[in-house]
Amino acid sequence: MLPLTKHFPEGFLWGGATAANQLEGGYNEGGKGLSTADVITAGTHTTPRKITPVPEQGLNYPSHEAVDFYHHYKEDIRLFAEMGFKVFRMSMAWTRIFPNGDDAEPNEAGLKFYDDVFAELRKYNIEPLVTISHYEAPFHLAQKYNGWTDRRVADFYVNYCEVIFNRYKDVVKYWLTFNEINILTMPFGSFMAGAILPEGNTEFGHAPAASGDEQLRYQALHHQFLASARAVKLGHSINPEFKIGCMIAYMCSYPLTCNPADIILAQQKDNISNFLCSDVQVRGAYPGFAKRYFADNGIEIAMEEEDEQILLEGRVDFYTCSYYSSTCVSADPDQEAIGGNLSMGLKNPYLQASAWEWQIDPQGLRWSLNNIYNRYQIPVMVVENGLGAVDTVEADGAINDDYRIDYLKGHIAAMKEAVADGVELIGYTPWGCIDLVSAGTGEMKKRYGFIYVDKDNDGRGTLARFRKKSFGWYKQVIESNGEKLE
Ligand code: BGP
Repeated sequence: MLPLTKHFPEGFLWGGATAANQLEGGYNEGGKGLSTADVITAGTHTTPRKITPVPEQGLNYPSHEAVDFYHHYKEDIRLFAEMGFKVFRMSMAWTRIFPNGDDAEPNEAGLKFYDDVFAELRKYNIEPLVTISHYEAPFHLAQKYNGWTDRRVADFYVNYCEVIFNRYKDVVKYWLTFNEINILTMPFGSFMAGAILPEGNTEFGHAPAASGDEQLRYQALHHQFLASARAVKLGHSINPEFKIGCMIAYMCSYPLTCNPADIILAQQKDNISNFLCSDVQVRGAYPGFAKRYFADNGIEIAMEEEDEQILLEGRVDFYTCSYYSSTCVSADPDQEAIGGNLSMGLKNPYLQASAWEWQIDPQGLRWSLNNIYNRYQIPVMVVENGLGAVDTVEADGAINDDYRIDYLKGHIAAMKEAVADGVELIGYTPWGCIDLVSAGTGEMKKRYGFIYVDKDNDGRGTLARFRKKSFGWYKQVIESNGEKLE
């Protein structure tokens, strides 16, 4: 008889996820340089964030203080430990280590900060999962090289990797090379992920043609593929025990109808938005549909002779993704649009949406995990998932976030189904385990955490931390290895 696994495997990595620029603050402390994230203003659900290539007085840049993990990390890690975290996904700010990106020597104070953070995690047996670059790069690299459009930036990145791999080779085992690398397939990712400088102040997500240009973005993406592959090879040579993964913003897109034109469109979207990047990073080569897409859209990627070999030799050890919501696609241009994580899509009549219009779809996670695993058959981790919502602090101080518990419960149940379907799922780190700055809107009030941080959209608050109702609930989920969801 073939055995069937209906439970999360022993040693499953339960935890939470964050990113330096949305969490740490201390943007100019300890010798840190200015990053691309540090020049993006706060927005709201209806007012877009702005990129200001010249930082301006009087504007609110939420990464500057964020939730001040830089000074609160001991308290925060203690709370993660109380929930029973096995893993903590965090990113390192490149600018703490190389303030300008192309500096000859690393900044010791920055390295020391992460020594301290890793030591604190170790105290509680929490495994760090480190994203090497999460939506930020030294701003100097944007100004001097136009970011990742310049091949030399891959060298600076690999140099940064060499420094941190050597420094932390005995304390960090799990690494992710780039957060949501596939975001460079969209104009939205141009500055945030590609450090491609816009011309003048510009609305975030609406980069002007010059910087949003597909040709530039795909060239930048190619340089990130090379950087990632070189980092994987280098990492394995420094410590063969390292597990180095890719990270994809998985955009689950259903065909709106069974019209074959919708089916083809949904498949094309899945290919370009989701699988182009992971095919390169997991399989080590550009897939056929990418070559066709480039040809159809007049995109010509400048490559050196050795590039194919570099990509082949730098295949990742595991696959990770974010998953928040799903949308539909249709060949009919008159269908009603709705928001979603990073991409717009069409409304699904069977789903409810969050206050930020992200459609809630736990089954979509099961579908996506099957889709991913059937293709690659390597270990998979869901490293972001969650509900961005407004939380209310009651008169007695309680924060009853039952809506968040419901969301997470549904998604954990869906992951369990995926495990029973045969997906080799090794971990789950819901996004923003402690409230932090929203990447999309720059708001504080779009909260994801189990831990509430007293800070509002205008930057006011004591930064005090409080446990929400979901805190105790998640603790029990971890304790029972995902069995006790009620
Ligand atoms: C992902 C990013 C995160 C994060 C999350 C939630 O795309 O990797 O950095 O912020 O989305 O999005 P938002 O903050 O816009 O609600």
